[in-house]
Amino acid sequence: MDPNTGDADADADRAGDADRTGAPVGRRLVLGMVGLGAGAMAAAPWLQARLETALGAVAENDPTGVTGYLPNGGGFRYYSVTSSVPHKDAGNYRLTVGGLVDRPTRYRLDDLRALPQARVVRDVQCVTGWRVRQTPFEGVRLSDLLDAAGVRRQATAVRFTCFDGAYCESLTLDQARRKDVLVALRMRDKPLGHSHGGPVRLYVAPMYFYKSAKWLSGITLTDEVVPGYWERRGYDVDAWVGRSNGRDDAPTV
Ligand SMILES: Nc1nc2c(c(=O)[nH]1)N[C@H]1C(S)=C(S)[C@@H](COP(=O)(O)O)O[C@H]1N2
Ligand SMILES: [Mo]
Repeated sequence: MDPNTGDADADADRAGDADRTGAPVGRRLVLGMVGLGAGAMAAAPWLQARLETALGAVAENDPTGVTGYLPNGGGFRYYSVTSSVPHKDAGNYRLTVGGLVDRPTRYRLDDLRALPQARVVRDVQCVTGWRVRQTPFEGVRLSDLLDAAGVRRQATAVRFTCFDGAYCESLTLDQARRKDVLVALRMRDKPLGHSHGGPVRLYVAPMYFYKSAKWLSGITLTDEVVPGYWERRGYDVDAWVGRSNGRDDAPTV
Protein backbone atom coordinates (compact mmCIF):
# COMPACT_ATOMS: atom_id res chain seq x y z
CA MET A 1 0.00 0.00 0.00
CA ASP A 2 1.27 3.46 -0.82
CA PRO A 3 1.01 5.45 2.40
CA ASN A 4 0.57 8.65 0.39
CA THR A 5 -2.73 7.49 -0.99
CA GLY A 6 -4.22 6.97 2.44
CA ASP A 7 -5.70 3.83 3.86
CA ALA A 8 -9.03 2.54 4.95
CA ASP A 9 -8.46 2.84 8.68
CA ALA A 10 -7.39 6.47 8.54
CA ASP A 11 -10.31 7.30 6.30
CA ALA A 12 -12.66 5.48 8.62
CA ASP A 13 -11.29 7.48 11.57
CA ARG A 14 -11.91 10.70 9.73
CA ALA A 15 -15.40 9.69 8.69
CA GLY A 16 -16.25 8.54 12.20
CA ASP A 17 -15.18 11.80 13.69
CA ALA A 18 -17.09 13.79 11.11
CA ASP A 19 -20.20 11.75 11.90
CA ARG A 20 -20.06 12.46 15.58
CA THR A 21 -19.35 16.15 15.42
CA GLY A 22 -20.56 17.28 12.05
CA ALA A 23 -17.14 18.70 11.16
CA PRO A 24 -13.86 16.94 10.50
CA VAL A 25 -11.18 17.37 13.14
CA GLY A 26 -9.02 19.33 10.73
CA ARG A 27 -11.57 22.07 10.23
CA ARG A 28 -12.12 22.55 13.91
CA LEU A 29 -8.39 22.71 14.48
CA VAL A 30 -7.74 25.16 11.68
CA LEU A 31 -10.10 27.55 13.35
CA GLY A 32 -8.84 26.79 16.81
CA MET A 33 -5.36 27.69 15.74
CA VAL A 34 -6.33 31.13 14.53
CA GLY A 35 -7.90 31.84 17.88
CA LEU A 36 -11.57 31.31 17.17
CA GLY A 37 -13.72 29.23 19.46
CA ALA A 38 -16.33 26.74 18.28
CA GLY A 39 -19.01 29.40 18.42
CA ALA A 40 -17.09 31.84 16.30
CA MET A 41 -16.40 29.11 13.76
CA ALA A 42 -20.08 28.70 12.98
CA ALA A 43 -20.34 32.44 12.46
CA ALA A 44 -17.37 32.58 10.14
CA PRO A 45 -17.85 30.04 7.36
CA TRP A 46 -16.21 32.46 4.90
CA LEU A 47 -13.02 32.33 6.95
CA GLN A 48 -13.15 28.54 7.16
CA ALA A 49 -13.54 28.36 3.37
CA ARG A 50 -10.61 30.69 2.78
CA LEU A 51 -8.35 28.84 5.16
CA GLU A 52 -9.22 25.53 3.64
CA THR A 53 -8.52 26.85 0.17
CA ALA A 54 -5.18 28.18 1.31
CA LEU A 55 -4.20 25.06 3.19
CA GLY A 56 -6.11 22.34 1.38
CA ALA A 57 -3.29 21.31 -0.92
CA VAL A 58 -1.36 20.13 2.08
CA ALA A 59 -4.14 17.90 3.29
CA GLU A 60 -4.60 16.18 -0.01
CA ASN A 61 -2.94 12.78 -0.30
CA ASP A 62 -1.88 12.97 3.32
CA PRO A 63 -2.94 10.06 5.51
CA THR A 64 -1.52 11.86 8.53
CA GLY A 65 -3.46 14.89 7.37
CA VAL A 66 -6.29 14.50 9.87
CA THR A 67 -4.83 17.63 11.40
CA GLY A 68 -1.98 18.17 8.98
CA TYR A 69 -3.44 21.25 7.35
CA LEU A 70 -1.72 23.70 9.56
CA PRO A 71 1.56 25.50 9.06
CA ASN A 72 3.64 25.26 12.23
CA GLY A 73 6.27 27.86 11.37
CA GLY A 74 9.59 27.56 9.60
CA GLY A 75 8.38 25.00 7.06
CA PHE A 76 6.91 22.61 9.62
CA ARG A 77 3.35 21.34 9.62
CA TYR A 78 1.39 20.95 12.83
CA TYR A 79 0.32 17.39 13.51
CA SER A 80 -1.81 15.98 16.27
CA VAL A 81 -4.12 12.99 16.17
CA THR A 82 -6.12 14.50 19.01
CA SER A 83 -8.10 17.73 18.83
CA SER A 84 -6.52 19.11 21.99
CA VAL A 85 -3.42 18.35 24.04
CA PRO A 86 -2.82 19.45 27.63
CA HIS A 87 -0.01 21.94 28.19
CA LYS A 88 2.82 20.76 30.42
CA ASP A 89 5.73 22.68 31.90
CA ALA A 90 8.51 22.26 34.44
CA GLY A 91 5.91 22.14 37.20
CA ASN A 92 3.86 19.20 36.00
CA TYR A 93 5.82 17.44 33.26
CA ARG A 94 6.92 13.88 34.04
CA LEU A 95 8.64 11.24 31.93
CA THR A 96 8.56 7.65 33.13
CA VAL A 97 10.99 4.95 32.06
CA GLY A 98 9.70 1.49 32.91
CA GLY A 99 8.83 -1.97 31.70
CA LEU A 100 11.68 -4.46 31.44
CA VAL A 101 14.20 -2.40 33.42
CA ASP A 102 15.94 -2.87 36.76
CA ARG A 103 15.37 0.71 37.90
CA PRO A 104 12.07 2.28 36.81
CA THR A 105 12.62 6.03 36.85
CA ARG A 106 10.51 9.16 36.73
CA TYR A 107 12.09 12.36 35.47
CA ARG A 108 10.99 15.94 35.88
CA LEU A 109 11.90 18.47 33.23
CA ASP A 110 14.71 19.85 35.41
CA ASP A 111 16.12 16.34 35.85
CA LEU A 112 16.33 15.94 32.09
CA ARG A 113 17.87 19.40 31.69
CA ALA A 114 20.57 18.50 34.22
CA LEU A 115 21.74 15.46 32.23
CA PRO A 116 24.39 15.70 29.47
CA GLN A 117 22.83 17.21 26.33
CA ALA A 118 23.58 16.05 22.80
CA ARG A 119 23.01 18.03 19.59
CA VAL A 120 21.90 16.51 16.30
CA VAL A 121 21.52 18.60 13.11
CA ARG A 122 19.81 16.81 10.23
CA ASP A 123 16.97 17.27 7.76
CA VAL A 124 13.50 16.75 9.20
CA GLN A 125 11.56 14.67 6.70
CA CYS A 126 7.83 13.94 6.91
CA VAL A 127 6.77 10.86 5.00
CA THR A 128 4.21 12.96 3.13
CA GLY A 129 6.94 14.97 1.44
CA TRP A 130 7.69 18.16 3.32
CA ARG A 131 11.19 18.67 4.61
CA VAL A 132 12.96 21.14 6.87
CA ARG A 133 16.67 21.14 6.24
CA GLN A 134 19.42 21.08 8.82
CA THR A 135 17.31 21.46 11.93
CA PRO A 136 19.13 21.46 15.28
CA PHE A 137 17.64 19.33 18.04
CA GLU A 138 19.14 19.06 21.52
CA GLY A 139 18.36 16.81 24.42
CA VAL A 140 19.29 13.68 26.31
CA ARG A 141 20.40 10.68 24.33
CA LEU A 142 17.76 7.98 24.66
CA SER A 143 20.60 5.49 25.18
CA ASP A 144 21.65 7.38 28.33
CA LEU A 145 18.17 7.03 29.81
CA LEU A 146 18.09 3.34 28.90
CA ASP A 147 21.46 2.76 30.54
CA ALA A 148 20.37 4.63 33.66
CA ALA A 149 17.28 2.42 33.93
CA GLY A 150 19.21 -0.82 33.43
CA VAL A 151 17.63 -2.62 30.47
CA ARG A 152 16.86 -6.24 31.25
CA ARG A 153 18.05 -9.07 29.08
CA GLN A 154 14.58 -9.97 27.81
CA ALA A 155 13.95 -6.48 26.40
CA THR A 156 14.19 -6.14 22.62
CA ALA A 157 12.15 -3.04 21.90
CA VAL A 158 11.02 0.31 23.25
CA ARG A 159 7.52 1.71 23.26
CA PHE A 160 6.84 5.44 23.51
CA THR A 161 3.62 6.95 24.82
CA CYS A 162 2.42 10.54 24.84
CA PHE A 163 0.43 12.78 27.13
CA ASP A 164 -1.98 13.57 24.32
CA GLY A 165 -3.42 10.22 25.39
CA ALA A 166 -3.45 8.69 21.91
CA TYR A 167 -0.18 8.67 19.98
CA CYS A 168 2.44 6.00 20.44
CA GLU A 169 5.60 4.88 18.70
CA SER A 170 8.15 2.10 18.82
CA LEU A 171 11.78 1.32 18.09
CA THR A 172 13.81 -1.83 18.33
CA LEU A 173 16.34 -1.69 21.14
CA ASP A 174 19.19 -1.42 18.61
CA GLN A 175 17.52 1.52 16.91
CA ALA A 176 16.82 3.13 20.27
CA ARG A 177 20.49 2.98 21.24
CA ARG A 178 21.65 5.00 18.22
CA LYS A 179 23.43 8.23 18.98
CA ASP A 180 21.09 10.21 16.73
CA VAL A 181 18.00 9.34 18.76
CA LEU A 182 17.21 11.99 21.35
CA VAL A 183 14.72 12.74 24.05
CA ALA A 184 14.62 16.29 22.77
CA LEU A 185 14.16 19.39 24.92
CA ARG A 186 15.19 22.01 22.37
CA MET A 187 14.72 22.63 18.68
CA ARG A 188 16.35 25.39 16.65
CA ASP A 189 18.19 26.59 19.75
CA LYS A 190 15.01 27.26 21.70
CA PRO A 191 13.00 25.23 24.22
CA LEU A 192 10.63 22.95 22.36
CA GLY A 193 7.27 24.71 22.15
CA HIS A 194 3.93 23.04 22.77
CA SER A 195 2.99 22.82 19.08
CA HIS A 196 6.17 20.90 18.34
CA GLY A 197 5.53 18.43 21.14
CA GLY A 198 7.10 20.33 24.00
CA PRO A 199 8.29 20.33 26.58
CA VAL A 200 9.75 16.97 25.51
CA ARG A 201 9.47 14.95 22.30
CA LEU A 202 11.30 12.01 20.85
CA TYR A 203 13.60 12.83 17.94
CA VAL A 204 14.61 9.93 15.70
CA ALA A 205 16.86 11.66 13.17
CA PRO A 206 17.35 8.84 10.62
CA MET A 207 13.65 8.03 10.31
CA TYR A 208 10.57 9.75 8.94
CA PHE A 209 9.19 12.30 11.35
CA TYR A 210 6.20 10.21 12.44
CA LYS A 211 8.69 8.27 14.60
CA SER A 212 9.41 11.44 16.54
CA ALA A 213 6.57 11.23 19.05
CA LYS A 214 5.50 14.60 20.39
CA TRP A 215 4.47 15.26 24.03
CA LEU A 216 6.50 12.27 25.21
CA SER A 217 5.46 10.91 28.60
CA GLY A 218 6.43 7.24 28.71
CA ILE A 219 9.31 5.02 27.65
CA THR A 220 8.61 1.33 28.20
CA LEU A 221 11.01 -1.54 27.52
CA THR A 222 9.17 -4.46 25.95
CA ASP A 223 9.97 -7.91 24.59
CA GLU A 224 8.45 -7.15 21.19
CA VAL A 225 7.90 -4.16 18.93
CA VAL A 226 4.43 -2.72 19.43
CA PRO A 227 3.62 -0.87 16.19
CA GLY A 228 2.87 2.82 16.62
CA TYR A 229 -0.24 4.85 15.84
CA TRP A 230 0.40 5.38 12.13
CA GLU A 231 2.10 2.03 11.75
CA ARG A 232 -1.17 0.32 12.66
CA ARG A 233 -2.65 2.37 9.83
CA GLY A 234 -0.20 1.42 7.11
CA TYR A 235 3.19 3.04 7.65
CA ASP A 236 6.37 1.00 7.91
CA VAL A 237 7.55 0.15 11.41
CA ASP A 238 11.17 0.56 10.28
CA ALA A 239 10.88 4.10 8.98
CA TRP A 240 14.36 4.83 7.58
CA VAL A 241 14.33 7.97 5.46
CA GLY A 242 14.58 7.02 1.79
CA ARG A 243 14.47 3.27 2.48
CA SER A 244 10.93 2.65 3.71
CA ASN A 245 7.31 3.42 2.93
CA GLY A 246 7.85 2.69 -0.74
CA ARG A 247 10.86 4.99 -1.10
CA ASP A 248 14.17 3.74 -2.42
CA ASP A 249 15.89 7.06 -2.99
CA ALA A 250 19.21 7.84 -1.39
CA PRO A 251 18.92 9.00 2.21
CA THR A 252 18.59 12.75 2.41
CA VAL A 253 20.67 13.10 5.51
N1 LIG B 1 1.98 12.84 19.78
C1 LIG B 1 2.10 12.98 18.43
N2 LIG B 1 3.34 12.92 17.90
C2 LIG B 1 3.49 13.03 16.55
C3 LIG B 1 2.38 13.17 15.69
C4 LIG B 1 1.09 13.22 16.29
O1 LIG B 1 0.05 13.38 15.59
N3 LIG B 1 1.00 13.13 17.65
N4 LIG B 1 2.55 13.25 14.32
C5 LIG B 1 3.83 12.79 13.78
C6 LIG B 1 4.04 13.25 12.41
S1 LIG B 1 3.27 12.36 11.17
C7 LIG B 1 4.88 14.29 12.12
S2 LIG B 1 5.25 14.72 10.51
C8 LIG B 1 5.49 15.10 13.19
C9 LIG B 1 5.13 16.56 13.04
O2 LIG B 1 5.79 17.34 13.99
P1 LIG B 1 5.50 18.91 14.08
O3 LIG B 1 4.05 19.06 14.47
O4 LIG B 1 6.46 19.41 15.11
O5 LIG B 1 5.78 19.49 12.71
O6 LIG B 1 5.13 14.68 14.49
C10 LIG B 1 4.99 13.26 14.64
N5 LIG B 1 4.76 12.99 16.03
MO1 LIG C 1 4.39 13.11 9.21
